[in-house]
Amino acid sequence: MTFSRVVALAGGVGGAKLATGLQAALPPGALTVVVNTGDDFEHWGLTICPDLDTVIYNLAGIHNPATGWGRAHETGHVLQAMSELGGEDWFRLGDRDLALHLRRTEWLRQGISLSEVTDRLRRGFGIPSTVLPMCDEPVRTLVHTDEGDLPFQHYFVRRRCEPLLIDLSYVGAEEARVPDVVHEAIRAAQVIVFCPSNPYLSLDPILSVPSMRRLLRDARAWKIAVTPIVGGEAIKGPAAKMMREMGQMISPLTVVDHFADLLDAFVLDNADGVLHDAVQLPTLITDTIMADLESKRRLAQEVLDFVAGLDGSGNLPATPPDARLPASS
Ligand code: FO1
Repeated sequence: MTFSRVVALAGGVGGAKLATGLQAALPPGALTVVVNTGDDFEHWGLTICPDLDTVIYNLAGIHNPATGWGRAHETGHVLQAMSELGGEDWFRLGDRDLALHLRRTEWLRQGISLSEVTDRLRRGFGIPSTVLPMCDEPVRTLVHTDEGDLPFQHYFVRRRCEPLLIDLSYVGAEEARVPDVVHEAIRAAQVIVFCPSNPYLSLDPILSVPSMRRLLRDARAWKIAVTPIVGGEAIKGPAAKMMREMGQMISPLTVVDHFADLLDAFVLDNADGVLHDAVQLPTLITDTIMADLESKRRLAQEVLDFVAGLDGSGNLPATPPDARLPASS
């Protein structure tokens, strides 16, 4: 069974890795990645969209493998010069990366939508998949902490997620709308993959766009999430710390609960295989650690094969998810 219309919901590095695997496993053009823009911010007078860029660089195979974000073979002359001039230097923008921010900001100032700008950029990098922001309007994740409210990058990069998390809000979400291209991709999707991204920082902002939840819930696609939590730890980033601070169990089950009404199936890591019965959804148990291109492609292929087996044929579900009986796995 080969799927021709797959949507991935992604944040930064974890999402970009699985999206890269999906792109490798699917026919060219079959994948649409809908990306979190809650991390976006203005810096040095430029609009920076870190998760969109991380997805683009990974899909183009030009990302920095050491960090997962930014470009490979990067230099930092501008950052150093900026620092010498007393400019802000806590957010490490590389020289090559800077060209993308200049280009995007130039286009945005001409009144071109973020969706169109992103499409131009991904075409410029020769990426066969579609990459779309969750919305064209600015939505900014605001982190409420014991030290006060912090804009996302100030919490994440500048303060290294050290302040105690109290809550999150997605400022501007009420005025945002799902872009038509995102709407069409989700409506037409055969499979929707919730990538192993941070549920609160990466996937919740996407779900905060009005009508996005309903759109996903009503989509006639198999919806499957890959756990970002393995063996009681986040694969990358602060998800586990955030769960602890919000009084949640650090467990894949917290992720299942979090997206409960949206999911038809789940992917657990081998390390958490004992949780299989507790998930209460058809569950694939496999190695979810994506260290190289082959392991990204292998996990993506396993996810697609698992979904294809759910109704025996890989056909679109004939009945809404609520009416579907869990298949045994
Ligand atoms: N993350 C860091 O931890 N430190 C940085 O200096 C940093 C710079 C940076 C520059 C461009 C870019 O696209 C991403 C960058 N990131 C950096 C990653 C990014 O801010 C976060 O990983 C995401 O926003 C979370 O998904």
